[in-house]
Amino acid sequence: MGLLQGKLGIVFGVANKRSIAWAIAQAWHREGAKLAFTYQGDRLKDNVEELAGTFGPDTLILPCDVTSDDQIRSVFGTVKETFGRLDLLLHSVAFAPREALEGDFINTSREAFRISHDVSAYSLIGLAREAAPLMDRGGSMVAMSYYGAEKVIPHYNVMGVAKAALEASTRYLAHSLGPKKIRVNCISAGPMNTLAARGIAGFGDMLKHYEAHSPLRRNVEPSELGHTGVFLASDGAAAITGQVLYVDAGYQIMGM
Ligand code: 0WE
Repeated sequence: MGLLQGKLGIVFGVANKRSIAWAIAQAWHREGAKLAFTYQGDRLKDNVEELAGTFGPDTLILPCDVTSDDQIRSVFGTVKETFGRLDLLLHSVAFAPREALEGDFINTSREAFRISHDVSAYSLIGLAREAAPLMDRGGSMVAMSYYGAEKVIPHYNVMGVAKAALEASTRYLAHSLGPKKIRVNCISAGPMNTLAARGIAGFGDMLKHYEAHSPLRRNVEPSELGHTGVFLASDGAAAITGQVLYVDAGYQIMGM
């Protein structure tokens, strides 16, 4: 019997087979959850349909630009019609304009700040507000974060500030939704070789740095994020909310 047998979930942020969202979705599915997926833009539609389609031809797959209140409302309207209710939500969505991740932080534009915070942090609040009424037996929401939220990672820049807002939002949402038995947590993952990391200067060196300096002397496998995602979604984490769990081979404890 799977740890998530009979649970109903929705996954935001699958772009391709390397996506963290896909790793966690596969793990949730393996443990018996039934999942709906959203994709951002026509660009990613075929990818998500091909991946999510492997869970069955009737898998619910919907477009959702998380900066649109209308689209968020429409997604959860369809989820309500199709599933009736909801137990799990995965937020694995982030964006900052490329130039904001390349230059000096001091040159962060008002527009790059606004976009990065809207897509990467506010979206969790928007999704949580629509998801919560469907989580009538309690639930678990999981969002992806990164160490750049708390320490300076060169070039992560405004994304670090947005992830700090995401982590703080997780705590305030945990307090807001706790009385409904809905838990909200973040997984702070070590650097992963995903589409979001592609083309980031020095990313290969960053993987090498984790290999050399993390306590476990290695990088993190997507399947390991899947296992942690299952844990946070399961009753094993029934008393855990508002937390950031580091799935980073121990890197976060190091001072040098
Ligand atoms: O959160 C992230 C990256 C998210 C991301 C990636 C992109 C690339 C393409 C957000 N917006 C964009 N915008 C684009 O135009 N990570 C944790 C991965 C990441 O990104 C970095 C990192 C790491 C690690 C950027 C600079 C330094 C380190």
